[in-house]
Amino acid sequence: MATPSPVDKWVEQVRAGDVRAISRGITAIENNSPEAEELLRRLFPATGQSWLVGVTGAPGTGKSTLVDRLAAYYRRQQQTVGIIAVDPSSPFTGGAILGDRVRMQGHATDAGIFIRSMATRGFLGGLARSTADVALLLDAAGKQQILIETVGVGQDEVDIVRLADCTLVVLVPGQGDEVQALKAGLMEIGDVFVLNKSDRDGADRFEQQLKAMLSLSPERDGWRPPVVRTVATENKGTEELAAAVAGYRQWVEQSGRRHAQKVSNWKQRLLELIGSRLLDRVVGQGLGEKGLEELAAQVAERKKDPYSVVNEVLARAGLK
Ligand SMILES: Nc1nc2c(ncn2[C@@H]2O[C@H](COP(=O)(O)OP(=O)(O)OP(=O)(O)O)[C@@H](O)[C@H]2O)c(=O)[nH]1
Ligand SMILES: [Mg+2]
Repeated sequence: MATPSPVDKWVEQVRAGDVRAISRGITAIENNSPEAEELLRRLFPATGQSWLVGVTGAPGTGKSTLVDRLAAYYRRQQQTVGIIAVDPSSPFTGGAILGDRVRMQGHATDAGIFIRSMATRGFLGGLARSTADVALLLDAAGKQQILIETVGVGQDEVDIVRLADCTLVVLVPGQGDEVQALKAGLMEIGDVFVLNKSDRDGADRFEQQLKAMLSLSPERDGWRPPVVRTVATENKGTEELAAAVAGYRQWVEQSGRRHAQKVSNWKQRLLELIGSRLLDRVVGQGLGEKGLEELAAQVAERKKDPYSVVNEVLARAGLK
């Protein structure tokens, strides 16, 4: 009889949705520990069941409030929910989730919802990779709806959103968001646009502008991203938003586009995995952050050229 591996029990616990086992898994992922890889390898066959919604937008647009509303909505539909808040500038698990402690506590005692924020950004990056792995873990733990909140400001965030099955771009009236959204490249990644804070002045005008802008951008295989108006603080528009997401899901699944989307996502993720594995081997374990800095200083001072440095580093890692 084969000896049971120490991860056997862990795998089982995660599959059963055990909160402590999931948390331990996330910590292992964040620490990039070899345990995490074994755990994920074992869990992988059980994944692919959940629907991942990425929620992005400029700081303060109401993403956390919306995520909370959507989560509560899905819970009412008897669906289990996982929430990953990436690098939140406003605390998620800490009390502002949502500016409503009572509701927060409600979530805290609800075993059907798991909330975690991720803020560790190692010197090698990799935030997108660890977020993707945490999403897989929650998928294996049986969470049917996974919501990922990320501030839409950088490449890291765009990479994170690209792993979602459906991306919500949150915009608010005023503040020249039209321009902001265009600049940040958010218009291309939205499957559904959320016009939050539509209790504010200028919501009508902004909605028209947004729709006009969207009608100018090319249709993507027959999908025209809808615009949904919400007032997250008052829980207005939540159902309409959930319906828009469900509509997108139905379209993706019926159009046969889901498989192609998955393949393209995995292609991207495999590249990331290979890249991060190599980076880790060459720089993380080899050179270290300090070594990298020293070499960078030598290049900056023109004591060495960057090309020879790279050759040297690769040779040291046995890659050249
Ligand atoms: N008037 C109004 N205020 C809102 C609405 N939705 C959220 N807010 C408020 O906007 C502020 C920011 O909300 P959050 O949900 O923390 O926004 P966020 O996008 O998650 O913020 P970051 O994570 O910091 O980027 C809070 O004070 C909310 O109460 C809305 O629909 N109308
Ligand atoms: Mg937030």
